[in-house]
Order: sequence, then structure tokens, then C-alpha cells
Amino acid sequence: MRILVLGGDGYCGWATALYLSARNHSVGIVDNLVRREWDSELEVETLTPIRPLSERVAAWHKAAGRSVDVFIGDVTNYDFLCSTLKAWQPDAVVHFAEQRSAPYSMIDLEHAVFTQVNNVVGTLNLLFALHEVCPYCHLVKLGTMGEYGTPNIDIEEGYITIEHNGRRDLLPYPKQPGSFYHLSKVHDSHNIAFTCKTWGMRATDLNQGIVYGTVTDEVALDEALINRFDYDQVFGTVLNRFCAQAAVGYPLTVYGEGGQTRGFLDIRDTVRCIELACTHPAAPGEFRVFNQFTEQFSVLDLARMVQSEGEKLGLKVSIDHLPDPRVEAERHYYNAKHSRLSDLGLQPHLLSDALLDSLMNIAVRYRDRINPAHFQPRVNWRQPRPHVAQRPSRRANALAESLRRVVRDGENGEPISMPSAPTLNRPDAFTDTGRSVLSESDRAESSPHEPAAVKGFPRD
Ligand code: NAD
Ligand code: USQ
Repeated sequence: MRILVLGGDGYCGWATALYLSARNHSVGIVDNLVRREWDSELEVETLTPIRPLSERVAAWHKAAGRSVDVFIGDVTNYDFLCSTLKAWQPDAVVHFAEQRSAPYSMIDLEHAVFTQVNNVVGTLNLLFALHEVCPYCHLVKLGTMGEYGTPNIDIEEGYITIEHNGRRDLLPYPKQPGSFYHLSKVHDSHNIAFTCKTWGMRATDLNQGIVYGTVTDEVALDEALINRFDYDQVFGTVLNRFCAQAAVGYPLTVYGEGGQTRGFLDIRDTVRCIELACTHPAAPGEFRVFNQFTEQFSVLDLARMVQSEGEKLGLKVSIDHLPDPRVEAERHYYNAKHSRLSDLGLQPHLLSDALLDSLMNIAVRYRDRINPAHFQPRVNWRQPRPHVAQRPSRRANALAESLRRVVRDGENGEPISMPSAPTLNRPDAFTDTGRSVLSESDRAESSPHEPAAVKGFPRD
């Protein structure tokens, strides 16, 4: 299959792109590299030293003899998206390209607005572009288990049968998201469902749980292929953070009582789930929802597991209960269904087997790179930061540097020179294959905090 991975430079996207490529699918990556810029804005770094995208793709070609096409650009740029889809003609588009941190979306007004515009406009653009350019293409969209919240009844896979006043219907499962980020995913789901019904689009919404681990067979082939592993208070997810904390003897930061229960999965299962969704597409007009996780744990369960595994490695691990910076139930009923991907053939990797290899050992290996100052939570759901009218543009030197490098076009082996960073919203800055060819002034103008317009609605 021809599979275009939007957000292919990110944590789930990079591992997925390589997994699909290794299984003989033709893979293209679309990314505007803004995630690297958010690291720079927050002054944090992934635990693992990830390479620039151009180097990663070249290393993959060297290690596996497989090529991956790269399109640098922003999914909130409608013309870029259309020209990329036209040039590449995918059978499936996997959409990871969103701002995915709940704390980032809760920092202040600017970050909330940015998150929702980036995510909702990007997905809307994609729906319109698919409808215009390749209406039979299957959209595989990353949603989140957090769309459902923590209701006091079982969570179904997308839909629930309700009886009311003697009548009965199968209806979308109620949503109770817990952050402006999670809300953006709910808005996306509604927009996708609407276009399936109205235009006959085919889509799978993967309500993914919290992903852990960093090692897949493909990224393990070469150090230059290493995936990111975030442990900071904004982008680090709970289990990855606990492992990094254990590695340097920092008390595990359980928020509140620690009874918060969530669905989790190994990144090796994320990539397999994506392949299963792509190779078993939704029918035209179908809005299909899969709950994508393999096991559920409470935060305190995880802390205790990390403590006991840490001890096997000779680490002294203590557990701290911090006041919960979020507004969420700290103890609750949780039973979420997740059989549809198993029915398609998913064989889960269980946490008990992965904890030492994929998590603790990696954390210990790179522990010299850990800055404990990034562990303490600083974003408070109840007290957003006051509005900052003007913030300086923070373009990362590393980003600019990586973009000056050569990205290799895998199909014909010709290198494409990119003299500067891409503009995020100027259609004329892209060639008809969607690759960026931009000037220094474009670079100075563009900012990740200036999301572009959806088609027909100018930004200014
Ligand atoms: P990530 O931040 O590591 O990767 C996202 C990638 O998308 C980045 O490379 C970023 O540069 C790119 N991107 C963001 N906005 C873009 C835009 N407008 N145009 C082009 N590229 C853009 O995130 P991740 O952890 O890989 O998550 C991927 C997806 O999976 C997200 O949609 C997230 O909501 C979902 N998800 C993640 C987890 C998890 O635990 N990581 C769990 C459930 C769902
Ligand atoms: N938590 C702690 N201590 C920490 C960090 C988190 O107790 O140091 C708690 C949080 O309060 C929360 C739970 O752990 O109750 C999960 O938090 P998280 O940061 O690991 O995950 P979350 O914010 O929910 O977001 C992550 C991804 C997001 C994805 C979501 C899936 O960043 O992209 O959508 O997991 S889900 O949780 O199913 O919604």
C-alpha cells in the first residue's frame, strides 16, 4: 500500500513510518518539524538524542535499503496538503500531526488557541483535501482514549446503544474530555464523522491510550534511527517519566492519590495497530472507532511496578504524592472495551515484559542527559498563566540547521536542497510536489504559534 504518515517525525509517527516501510509499504512522511521547536520553546530535550529528519531517513535507507519520501510542510496549509496528496496519491493517510500534550494546551490562552486551531484546522483541511483529491483514500486518524473521560459505566468502542422513553438507538459514546487538547480530539472526531456521513469518506478513529517505550525492531537497527523519549512535565507521559525519574533516583511524581486509571500500550503495538487499520480499511461512508490500548493501570500501579523493577537494577526508587495539578478524578471506575484491534490480529506486548528492556534500560543508558528540573509539574489546570500579548518567535537553531541539510527523495534517489526552514502557511512556498523551497524572510515570518488558515478563511 501507499501510506502517507502525517507527523512522521514525531514519537508515534517515526516508529510507524519505519515499521510500515519495513513491511514493503511505500511510505511518505509529512511533517513541519514543529515538535522540535516546542522542545526549544520549553527548553527541554528528549532523553534520547534524536537526529534531524534528513539524517534519520538517510540512515533508514542505509540500514534497510528502503526509501521514505519526505514532504516538509504544515497540514494547516490547505494548498500544501492538496499538492502533496495529488503528487503522492496515497491509499491511506495516517494522521498523527497534531499538538498532543494536555499540559501544553493548558498553559494559557495562546497555547489553548494554538492547540485547537492546529489540530482542528489541520484535520478539517485534510478532510477537504481528501474529498477533493483522493476521495477513496482511507483516513486513519489518531484520537485518544481521553475523549471519553472517566464515566462511571463501561466505555464502549465509539458507540453505545441507548434506550430512552421506550425507543432505542446506537449513538456516539458520550465524551467528557479533560483538557483543551483532549477537547480538540473530540472536535476532530465530530468533523470526521460528519464528513463520512455527508461525503461518504472512509475513516478510522483510533482512540489511543498512553503509549510507552521507545524501542521497535526498526529503530533498534542503528543509533541514528533512535526515537524520542520525552520525560519533561509538559510532553513526558506518565510511565516514561517514572522510568526517567527512577533512573536518576528522583521520587516518582504521582499526582494526587494515583487512582487515575488509563489504557496503555507499548509503542510496538501502536505501529502494528496502524498497519492493521490500514490493511483493513473502513468502507466508504463508514466512521469506524477502535479503542487502541492493550492494558489498563492506575498511576499508582505503575509507580509500584517501576519501583520494583528499579530495585532489580539496584536503583533506590521512592514514590511521592504531589498535589494534582490537573482537574481529574483521582479514584474512579474504569473499564474500557478494546477488542476490535485484537479481532483484526493484534498480539499485544505486555508491560510486565517490556518494562525492563524497553523502558528502564533505556532510561538508565541515557540518564546523563536527564535534567531533574524538568520533572516538577508547573502547568496548573486551575490557574492558567495570564495572557501574554506578544511572545517572541522562538525558532530553534537546530530546526533551521536540520532544514538546511539535504533531504533525500527516496523514490528517485535525488537529493532536494532546502536552503531554509519552511513557511507554515504560504502556498507559493511549495513546489507542486509539496516540498519546501523557501527564503530567509519566510523563515523569519513563520511561527508555530501562528497557525494558518483553513481554506477560504484568511488568517488575518
Ligand atoms: P509528537 O508530538 O511526538 O508527534 C507529532 C508530530 O506531528 C511532530 O513531529 C510534529 O512536528 C508534527 N506536527 C504537529 N502539528 C503539525 C502540523 N500542523 N503540520 C505538520 N506536522 C505537524 O506526538 P506523538 O506522541 O507521536 O503523537 C502522535 C499522535 O498520536 C497525536 O495526534 C496524539 O494526539 C496521538 N496520541 C499520542 C499518544 C502518546 O502517548 N504519545 C497517545 C494517544 C494518542
Ligand atoms: N500523571 C502523574 N504523574 C506524572 C504525569 C502524569 O500522576 O508525572 C498522571 C496524570 O495526572 C494523568 C495520567 O497520569 O492522570 C496520565 O497523564 P499523561 O501525561 O501520561 O497522559 P495524558 O495527559 O492523558 O496524555 C497522553 C498523551 C496524549 C494522549 C493521551 C492518551 O500525551 O497525546 O492523547 O495520553 S489518554 O490518556 O488515554 O487520553
